[in-house]
Amino acid sequence: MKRQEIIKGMEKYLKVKYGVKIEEAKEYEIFNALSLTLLEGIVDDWNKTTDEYSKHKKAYYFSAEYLMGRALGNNLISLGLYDEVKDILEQYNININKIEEIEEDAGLGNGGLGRLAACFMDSAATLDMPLTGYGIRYSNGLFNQKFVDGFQMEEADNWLKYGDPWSVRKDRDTQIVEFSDMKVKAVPYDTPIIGYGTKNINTLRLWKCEAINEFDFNEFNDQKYDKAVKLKNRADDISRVLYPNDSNQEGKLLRLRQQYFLVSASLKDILKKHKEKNGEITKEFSSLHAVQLNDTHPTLAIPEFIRILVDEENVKFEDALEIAKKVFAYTNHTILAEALEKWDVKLIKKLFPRIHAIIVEIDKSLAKELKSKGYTDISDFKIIANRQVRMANLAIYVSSAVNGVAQLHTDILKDTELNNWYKLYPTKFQNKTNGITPRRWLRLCNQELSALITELLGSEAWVKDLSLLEGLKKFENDEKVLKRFMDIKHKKKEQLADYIKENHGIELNPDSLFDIQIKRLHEYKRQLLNAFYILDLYYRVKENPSMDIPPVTFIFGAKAFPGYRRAKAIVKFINEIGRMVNNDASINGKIKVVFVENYRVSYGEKLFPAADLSKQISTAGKEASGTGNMKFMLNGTPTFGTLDGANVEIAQASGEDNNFIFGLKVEEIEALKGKYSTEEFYSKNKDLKKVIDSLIDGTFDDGGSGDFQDLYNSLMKEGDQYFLLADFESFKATEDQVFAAYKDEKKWAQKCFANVCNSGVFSSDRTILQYCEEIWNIKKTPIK
Ligand code: 26V
Repeated sequence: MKRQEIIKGMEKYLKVKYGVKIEEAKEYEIFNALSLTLLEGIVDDWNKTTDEYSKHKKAYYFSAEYLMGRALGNNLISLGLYDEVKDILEQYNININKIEEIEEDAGLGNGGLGRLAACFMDSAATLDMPLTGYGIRYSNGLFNQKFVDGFQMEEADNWLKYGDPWSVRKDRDTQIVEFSDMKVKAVPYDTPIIGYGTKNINTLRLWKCEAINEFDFNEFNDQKYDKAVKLKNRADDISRVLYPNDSNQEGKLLRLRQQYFLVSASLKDILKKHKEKNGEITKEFSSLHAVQLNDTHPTLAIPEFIRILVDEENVKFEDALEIAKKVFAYTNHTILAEALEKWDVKLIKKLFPRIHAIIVEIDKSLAKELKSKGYTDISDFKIIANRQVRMANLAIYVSSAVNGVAQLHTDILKDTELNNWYKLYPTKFQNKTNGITPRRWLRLCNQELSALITELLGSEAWVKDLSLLEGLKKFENDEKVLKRFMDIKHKKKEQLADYIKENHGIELNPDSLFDIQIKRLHEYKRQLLNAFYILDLYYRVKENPSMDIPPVTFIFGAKAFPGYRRAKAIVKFINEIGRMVNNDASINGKIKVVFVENYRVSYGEKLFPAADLSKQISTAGKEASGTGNMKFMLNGTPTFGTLDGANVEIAQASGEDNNFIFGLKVEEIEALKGKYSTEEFYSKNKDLKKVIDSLIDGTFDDGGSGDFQDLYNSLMKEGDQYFLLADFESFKATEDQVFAAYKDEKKWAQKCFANVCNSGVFSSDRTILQYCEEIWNIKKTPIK
């Protein structure tokens, strides 16, 4: 798009939508008008891409979550228009950052799983790969977090209140979804996924649930107004809110409805288009379509697909199952037992009896196969057992490929968690180490570092081929380059400090070491271990004010699931530590502790570039991969972490010397199980005892909730499932190494720089290419 076209477009949309001129427009009006202008500019290429893809094999990403964040800045970068638009806005005295900040995050996900889906969308589009995302257009994304007196409070995330200029409603593609007790409309909203530096525009299609009839006129005429809109409300409920992963019974029923709603609408959409082009459904179907199941959430797609083929397309059950076995593939994102989905048979039977009958048939076919292979005890494999449907077993049995998301995670699946399945189907199992998109996580969020890299490498090609970052290695001893590199880090720290000052009123020292842990709050991620460490450090500094450490700022960001008491208790505990430490003048500002409110994608974009240390401290074996760890690395931040998930590969890629690895390894944790005595660690280590006791000895106030006592119990009475006590000393010793290393400015800069140079392999472009080549069998399809 040319400068004049952009200005004309903005003038036009401001006039028709708001009746104002650019000079008079409010920030959100500029945001909307600019977004619509850009959308108009790409719509022809978008249609062309859709057309072209329909002639080839396509893949579909089925995901209950997409954590997209903001669109405007990212799209401007992808279109190569960021600087041009910045300049145009400046001409009208408008700061582009202000316009970017006005956009609400599309926060339609809980954490890593949803953000991975978003990165994959970006990578597939950039690589011209025919991948379409299917999901749900929740009216409310993940809750907004507020702190009141240090406690987390949740507020509804009404992200659509000012509309969403980046989605287009496609009524013509509406589908009907049937439950036993209701029929609803699934209306698609398409969002363009603009590839970086390519003409291809891919599609993310999110379904909104609506009633088939807005309201019942008979009831309305009888003046029973509430009843008249009841059906509408029941339908709206289905896509009303993204459920946090810990929902209660009522939440669960709706979640199951959501899952079926998503897969039924998506499959009907795919099958309809297929039939329009190819006629009836035959075994050739799988040569044109591949469906990836993002965790087990969309697994009902398997029986729904078979149901449609058998009941509506006259395909025999056995043939339908055979086709399904070639179409679907499944990604596992966690080994935590409590996160593995199981649904009560009763619930499934009640909502969709025919789906239940089909699952029974699939289970029989599995049993037959196992028996024919000589298995006698098939209880672990069964899809239906103890009156529950085990979604993972259903997904694994029918999928052509099952993958983990980091090498260690895949190994654990193969060797332990899914070892029975691995022995049955060794060739199904694959590894696909996660990745992150370099567009959002470097090019957009760290434009200063991006400019330096482009200058040093002589081109912007690295944005599309991140392995080129290796070319920076020749500057690893170049003091001038290292200085500029670290000056940028300092600038990003200043920007973050300004933002935190403005938003939370807390003053940070950008000359201090920014030690950051940002991720969902969960016991296995061990934010509590970090908190204990900080408290211990504070006590040590208080006792010895001349202790030789650099000033350090500990930053946390995390949402705790609303029903997860212990996670919320940890939030409160950290906020209490912050209150104590930040208000103690006697430590001379050496330590600060900040828990930023409402951590989300757009906040991450400010935090990752500003970090000196990336905290990745999960109990070994528990974090499937992690992707935040990669975002830090790409922005030149050493990892302080356990050998867990992708940390293992990060340390391999950038060298153990350039990171800080501590704690028990997976095998050591396994060996400790059954023999672990928290009492021993506690009684032998008075510093550790002191920080643990602070939970119950009146040092901190939990507002009478008993939450801190409960945390204490989790460690001292319930066996410390996540081995915090066992890793405490190693943590401490390793953080001391960090402080020592940080003092040597040049060496520190080299560590940071080495992380950038070696981060290429963690591009989601690499990951998505592996899915394309090794699972989906789809090819680059660029439009002209
Ligand atoms: C769900 C639940 C639900 C019940 C309470 C405990 C619990 C714990 C975790 C989860 C999340 C399951 C799926 C998930 O988000 N996995 C994340 O996927 C990322 C992308 O592959 C990966 O990087 C993270 O390591 C993994 O936790």
